[in-house]
Amino acid sequence: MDLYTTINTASTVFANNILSKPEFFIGILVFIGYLLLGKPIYDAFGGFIKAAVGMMIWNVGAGGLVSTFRPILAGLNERFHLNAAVIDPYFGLNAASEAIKMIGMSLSWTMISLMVGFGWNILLVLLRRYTKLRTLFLTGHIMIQQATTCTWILFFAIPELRNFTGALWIGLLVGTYWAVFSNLTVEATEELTDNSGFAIGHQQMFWVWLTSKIAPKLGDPNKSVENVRMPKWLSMFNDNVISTGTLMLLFFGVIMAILGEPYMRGLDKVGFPAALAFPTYILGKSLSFAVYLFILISGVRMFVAELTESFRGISEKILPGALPAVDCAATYGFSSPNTVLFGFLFGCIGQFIAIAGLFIFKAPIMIITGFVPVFFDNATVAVFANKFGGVRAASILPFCTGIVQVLGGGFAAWYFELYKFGGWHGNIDWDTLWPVIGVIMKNFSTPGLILVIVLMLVIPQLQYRRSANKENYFKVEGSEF
Ligand code: ASC
Repeated sequence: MDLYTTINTASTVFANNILSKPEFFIGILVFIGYLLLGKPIYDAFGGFIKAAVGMMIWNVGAGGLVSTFRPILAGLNERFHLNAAVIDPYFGLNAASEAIKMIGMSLSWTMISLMVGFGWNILLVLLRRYTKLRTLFLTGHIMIQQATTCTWILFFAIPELRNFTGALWIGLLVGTYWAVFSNLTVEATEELTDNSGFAIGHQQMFWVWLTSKIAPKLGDPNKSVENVRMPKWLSMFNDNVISTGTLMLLFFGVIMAILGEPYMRGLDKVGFPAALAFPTYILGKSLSFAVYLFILISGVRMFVAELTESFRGISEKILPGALPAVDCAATYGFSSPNTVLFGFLFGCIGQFIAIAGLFIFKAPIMIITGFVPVFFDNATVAVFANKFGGVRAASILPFCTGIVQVLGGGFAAWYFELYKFGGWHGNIDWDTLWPVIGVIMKNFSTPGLILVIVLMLVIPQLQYRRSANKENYFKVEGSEF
């Protein structure tokens, strides 16, 4: 065998056994990461197993969601010519993964993009003198979701880039978003948390910045949500399973009731045996969404824990003292629990009104409220709105956010064709900023992609120029620049 054939065979074996099996690909990445960090081989092996098993658990949850979903989506389409999508990052993750597989690509490409994006974020901060970027995005499960959605957006918008070069571009694109938009949250987060030394690395970074600018115009920060009495029962929605179960029962219960018993019996012969009553069937089916979502989230969390550990170790070696950009929930401790529920409540009202609007105006797409955006985005918006504009801002802004989540999410699910798989990422940056990025890339192809990256990189330059205290721009508490 000559060298060429050997390389060719080796790359085919790699493609068929590793690249097309993301669970092993990610396991190997973790394994190598641990070894690079100087951990013993048994730790590296343990990391491989947990990352691979975590991803396999994720697949079990994803498979369950898809099979529960499919008949209902098909029914809606057949009877009412309606396309429905749940706006939630986990449903979006599912939809984007399915779409990527459908065009014959493997999810390992997503993992490559993820690594490139992370490396690019590190590089941008290393070059902070020029880039004016200070933050490293560290929220692993969010990085997986965003890299996956971004992969689909780019593969969808620019089909010529459905290859290795494309994966590199996706990394640059999503990595720029991580670095630039987490950096944009620094000032507001420092003010909210009394200089606690972290920024937001999540799904509503653009919106947090916008909130901090609009809220002061809407109300008085001294009139805080803390003084509002909230009904006690609302706090039960703090629990993911209760919220998801309730929302799914509400939405899918109504959908299945409208589709009707005879229709559902015809559609789901195996899952709906003759002896089972319709209400019991509806209850079981609706709650099984919460079950599969729970499985999926546990799997994602398991392998992300491993990935984050090896990522964090590596980044600390290369870039000690970078300002960490973390989960939005880290800000909740800096406001009263009231604020979080307040955001959720007003966000729900906004979303429900917008969904009713979609119905009334006969939109081609129907949106189903997902728990994560309606809860976490709106809670975060409320926390910042309350800080900068008190109770008035904390009601108006989550309400508006809820409306935009549905309208922007509906547009995105339709435009990027992920309604075919029943979900869209649904967090507010992905209902506003990202659809715009996607439209630009679809219309202007690779030049559009480059333009988007360049425009994003201009933002920190403006931010630096406008900062009142340039000497302290890099001296944020918690960073050691
Ligand atoms: C998300 C997401 C979660 C939650 C969590 C909030 O966007 O995917 O699991 O928010 O990060 O703490």
